[in-house]
Amino acid sequence: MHITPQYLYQKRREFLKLGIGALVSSTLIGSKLSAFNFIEDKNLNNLKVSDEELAINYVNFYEFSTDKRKAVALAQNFNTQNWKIEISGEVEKPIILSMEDILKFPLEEKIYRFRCVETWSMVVPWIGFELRQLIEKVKPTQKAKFVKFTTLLDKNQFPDQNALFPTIDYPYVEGLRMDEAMHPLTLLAVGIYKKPLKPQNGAPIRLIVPWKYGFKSIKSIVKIEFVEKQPRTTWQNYAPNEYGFYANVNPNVSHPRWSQANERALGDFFTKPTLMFNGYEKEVSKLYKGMDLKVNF
Ligand SMILES: Nc1nc2c(c(=O)[nH]1)N[C@H]1C(S)=C(S)[C@@H](COP(=O)(O)O)O[C@H]1N2
Ligand SMILES: [Mo]
Repeated sequence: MHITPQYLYQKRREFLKLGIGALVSSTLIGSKLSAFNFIEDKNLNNLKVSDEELAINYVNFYEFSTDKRKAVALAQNFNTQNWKIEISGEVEKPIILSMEDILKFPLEEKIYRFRCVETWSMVVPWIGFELRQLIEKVKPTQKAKFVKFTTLLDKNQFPDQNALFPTIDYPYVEGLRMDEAMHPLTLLAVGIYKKPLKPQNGAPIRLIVPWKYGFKSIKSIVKIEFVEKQPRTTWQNYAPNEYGFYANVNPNVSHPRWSQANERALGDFFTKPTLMFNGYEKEVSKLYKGMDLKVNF
């Protein structure tokens, strides 16, 4: 099985140039570099994991296309070599990380529910690490109240960024309040179904916030900034009456175009009721104590 993440190819070539390839087969070096060590999720809540082919191919990735199937096709040649993530803003220790640096964080598999505002849902085994581990490393200052995330801007790679009339404002921006970002459920994902992330799912690294609508889970991140003011997000810009900053899954608050009371799991025929905070109420409701979730949707 060939599972070397694309962003590691470069390193392998460097190894080969050093002549190590003469001693060990390139496949071996490849597999060593792609050694994706992670702690498996025992799935104690017995979530029904979605079919892999359904889950990885049913995507929203507007930079490629608003059409789900086209987005998958257009993403296949996405180049993630030499990927860098800048972590900056209100921090004592700003840093630029390569994906090799990123893979040094302790990786865990996390089986999470995932709910899109379009009312489809799935259960996905992600591989990643808690965002708070990265936050602790860069030491946010007192002024850091929010975290702002930005997707790659590259008109050569993303057809919709290059369009005469792009569908949304690019680069795609998302944000979390600091306590949301520090929550142990909040993940930076680098893998899916025990393999590196597919390009269409946000390779090489994306955010996963399982109690929020899918659009908060920003893909292909190049920048993480710590800021004082609540950042304005792409979807708020697009339609402020439809997409709030918080975007917590909430069956009682309808989107103007879609009731959020029910959802259809990928592969299912019947719908089922949507759970408050997507089933993570016990873990996260304390973050929103005293907040009006109809106003702060
Ligand atoms: N950069 C970027 N991130 C994004 C999107 C996007 O279009 N561009 N779509 C969002 C939406 S609406 C959803 S539902 C999820 C979909 O994740 P998936 O395609 O891996 O299922 O990604 C989110 N992250
Ligand atoms: Mo979505």
